[in-house]
Amino acid sequence: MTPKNATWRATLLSSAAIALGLAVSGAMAQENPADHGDDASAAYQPSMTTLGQIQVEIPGRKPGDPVMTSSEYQKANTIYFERCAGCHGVLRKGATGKALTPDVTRENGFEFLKDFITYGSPAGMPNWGTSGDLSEDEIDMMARYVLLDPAIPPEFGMSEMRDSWKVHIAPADRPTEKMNDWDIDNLFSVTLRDSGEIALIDGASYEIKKVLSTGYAVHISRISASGRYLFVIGRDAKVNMIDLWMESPDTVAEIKVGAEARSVETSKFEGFEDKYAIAGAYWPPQFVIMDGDTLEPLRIKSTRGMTYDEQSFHPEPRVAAILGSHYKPEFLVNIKETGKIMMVDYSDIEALKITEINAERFLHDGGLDSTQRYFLTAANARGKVVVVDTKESSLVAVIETDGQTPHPGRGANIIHPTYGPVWATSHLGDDTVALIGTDPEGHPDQAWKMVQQLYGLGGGSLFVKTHPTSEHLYVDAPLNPDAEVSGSVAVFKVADLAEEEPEFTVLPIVEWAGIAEGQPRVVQGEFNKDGDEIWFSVWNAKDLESAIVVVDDKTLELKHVIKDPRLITPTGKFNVYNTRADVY
Ligand code: DHE
Repeated sequence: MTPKNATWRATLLSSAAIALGLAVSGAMAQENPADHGDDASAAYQPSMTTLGQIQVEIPGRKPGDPVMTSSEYQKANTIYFERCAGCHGVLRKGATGKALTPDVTRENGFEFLKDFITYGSPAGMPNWGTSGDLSEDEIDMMARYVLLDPAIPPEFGMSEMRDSWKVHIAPADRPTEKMNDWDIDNLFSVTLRDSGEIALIDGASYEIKKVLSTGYAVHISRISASGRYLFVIGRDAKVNMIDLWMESPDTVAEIKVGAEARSVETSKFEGFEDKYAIAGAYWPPQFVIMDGDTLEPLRIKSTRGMTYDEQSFHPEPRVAAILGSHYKPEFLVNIKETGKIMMVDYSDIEALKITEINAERFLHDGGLDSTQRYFLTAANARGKVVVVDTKESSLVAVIETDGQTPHPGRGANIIHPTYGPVWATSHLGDDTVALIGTDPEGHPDQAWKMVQQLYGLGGGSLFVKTHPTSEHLYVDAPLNPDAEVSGSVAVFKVADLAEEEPEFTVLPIVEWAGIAEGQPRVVQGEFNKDGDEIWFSVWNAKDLESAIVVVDDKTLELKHVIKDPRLITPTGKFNVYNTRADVY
């Protein structure tokens, strides 16, 4: 298939907006300015579902407060946390969206707020009313809700963490050697998003060895440096620590680190293997360093503080990706709203030293270059990739990706036929893939520059993937509204990248899975340990059939389809070896 031209791309993006219910009214669509957030990225905003369930008190009444019952306030609060807090902030002080504190909302008034919620705005506010997402009564209630003081969800400090902390099997009672015949290094931990579970699947036989219960809407898995312990975090901030040496691997410790979270990681530097785990929270804004054997919480660090640029106080900067450095005893912690990367030295956690790098706001996900020295991470709402040198603990570059909302996952490292080692990211908001030079020694002219832009299948891409032994670069597009696009994957042959407009092959993954019902989305390729096959999740609604499709990396042919009633909403897949060794 040849790359698509710009007109085709524009059409696809506007259809994305309509399918996602983001820019519905005709009037809005016509005046749709360039910065209108009407693509898949606008819908890909955090939903604070756990926070939404917390019972809150209606704030003390002030003169002029609108009438609102406690039950209405609770209901409105749930809607706010699930649908609005991702952009406007838990405390309504603004994030990618505007501040909605009473000083602002009262200035605008009830009628204005009602219209705003109903029709949305060209600056990116979805049209909750005309899209049918909220009823007239709900909009009335939400307009009154934002006129009142914000609800402040509870903090979650050491005593709450310790109360939630459970060691099911103490280290002394665990096996001293591996007690099963599993090939742990080639095991995949697969997120079963909507059932709050992970499936452990053998990479050679495709057998589901075990399904384990984890946190709510479980998000990612990471693995200890030795490969023994698997850490899984749910959106409810619950961390499960699973011992893969047990006869039947199971959770040996668990803890809650807050109310909302997305990231977990372990210490990887020589001498500190398996010593610590770390988890970052969206609420409260903090991270915690835990004992690597038991998850005992040791040190909590709040991330509240000044934005890197304006140096104004931000009360709730969320913790996004966390990465364990291979060069120093450090965790790299992305602080989203303040735009800082904290390099947290864990060699003495009683005297915690943090190098704070001024990066860019709205840091999200990222990964290492092929030498594992440089961390490349997306400031997604700013369309940039930030590069940090983990050896020198310094900022190297902030690069425009010339696409809308870069979303790399951990990215993909390939040896480009012209530019040498490069790292790739795709984009949520359009079909572009940016290739960034990562070899300051061998290719100094290309280092930390975007050297090439590729065109993939369409907007709504979340992840790219390759493997050191692979000659291919895979690009998904799960959030694209077109079922054919979201059900397929684009594959570039690395050797072809020397051409000006490289072509790609389309793999019809959903068709191969043989699933006709629903609009299953193909998401996140993950290689097996040897790098000769890549697995894709076919992510359907929770009451419909999903699957995992295994592709032969050499021939690009279908190798196997894993189907099982237990595979409910599979999304992320984490091969134990590739995840612990940062191979991607
Ligand atoms: Fe993710 C990684 C946050 C929605 C699948 N996701 C991450 C990371 C963050 C994040 C901060 C990096 C973790 C790290 O490396 O330490 N994700 C968020 C959100 O805030 C967001 C946008 C909305 C939300 O409310 O959670 C969100 N993510 C999703 C999904 O809808 C996905 C597609 C399906 C799912 O399972 O929820 C999804 N996110 C993933 C996956 C990774 C991830 C598979 C790990 C990729 C990797 O290769 O490491």
